[in-house]
Amino acid sequence: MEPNDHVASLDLKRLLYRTMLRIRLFEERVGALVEAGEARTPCHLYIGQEAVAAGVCGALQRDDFVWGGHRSHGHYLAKGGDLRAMMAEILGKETGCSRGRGGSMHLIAPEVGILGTVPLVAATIPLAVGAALASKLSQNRRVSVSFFGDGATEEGHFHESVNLAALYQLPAIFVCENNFYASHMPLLGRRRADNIPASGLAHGIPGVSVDGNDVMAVYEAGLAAVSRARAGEGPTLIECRTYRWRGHVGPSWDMDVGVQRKDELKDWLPKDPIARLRNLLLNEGLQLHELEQVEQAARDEVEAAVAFARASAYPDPGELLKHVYVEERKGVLL
Ligand SMILES: Cc1ncc(C[n+]2csc(CCOP(=O)(O)OP(=O)(O)O)c2C)c(N)n1
Ligand SMILES: [Mg+2]
Repeated sequence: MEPNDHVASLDLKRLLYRTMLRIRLFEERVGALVEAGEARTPCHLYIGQEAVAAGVCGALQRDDFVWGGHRSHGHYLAKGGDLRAMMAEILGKETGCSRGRGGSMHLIAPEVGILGTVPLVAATIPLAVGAALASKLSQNRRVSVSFFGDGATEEGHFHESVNLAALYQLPAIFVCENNFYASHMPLLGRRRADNIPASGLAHGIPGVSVDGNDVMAVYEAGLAAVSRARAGEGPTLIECRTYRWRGHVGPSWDMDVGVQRKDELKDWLPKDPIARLRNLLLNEGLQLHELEQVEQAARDEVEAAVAFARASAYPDPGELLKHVYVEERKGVLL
């Protein structure tokens, strides 16, 4: 590696570290707000899975599309969504990214290509394919990424979408975050085999599996899929194997839903994607104080967002029916 490559690679890793850390600190703060009863929207925390959002979005450009579901705080931040606006959304304020009407599970940031997260399992997979079809028709080379859980691969939507994207060679990337559970139901209680990538192969597209707690492995897989998509070579299915630390919804550690999870969690905690990258950065020559600066800045940003959200007004009840139908398209990247 040339010295310049080393600097570039260190810069990239530092960027991915910052992205993951902002997600982790944001989520921990939101968990505390839920526990305190200040945040009332159901929050599905992403803690433990940060490398997936950071790695894939790190390989995208600002105007590429990202679609998510009920557990999408990480996708929103990694793609460049405004952190303050998401905090305000979670507290139900007018300054929120969905003007306080959507809550944690309905995030939107069209200015950075996030056209919506929807909590119906698998619901945004076909929307991602639609956006990819639009990209192909207008030849704008914009890639459309759908993030979804392992549970979503059991929905018909998923298979129909992959088939259509494969048939038309669309610039779509299907990112399955396999955290081995759908609510409290383990993967092998729902399907015969632990073989999600095979669904890609069955539809005639690459189906790859990566360690979803290794942000560089996720980034590399994302980059390969993005180059395929931009070159007109069609979609890729990427399975990222990871684990959510907290319960299905809310901040609890969910130890009461079976001993199996307790034993598994003990094995997954040392695979913390953030600690792993931090060690790598230090081994590769980044100074401790540089990392501490990144950490302090993220902490300050999250606290400033809480203050901003608290100081913001609730939506006017008289405007309940406003924004139900499309009234303006300003800022939408279509
Ligand atoms: C169509 C549909 N069925 C059921 C639900 C209820 N539900 C919400 S999240 C969830 C589990 C999803 O599991 P997975 O896709 O693996 O995502 P994870 O929660 O693990 O991130 C279910 C069943 C739903 N929201 N939508
Ligand atoms: Mg899951």
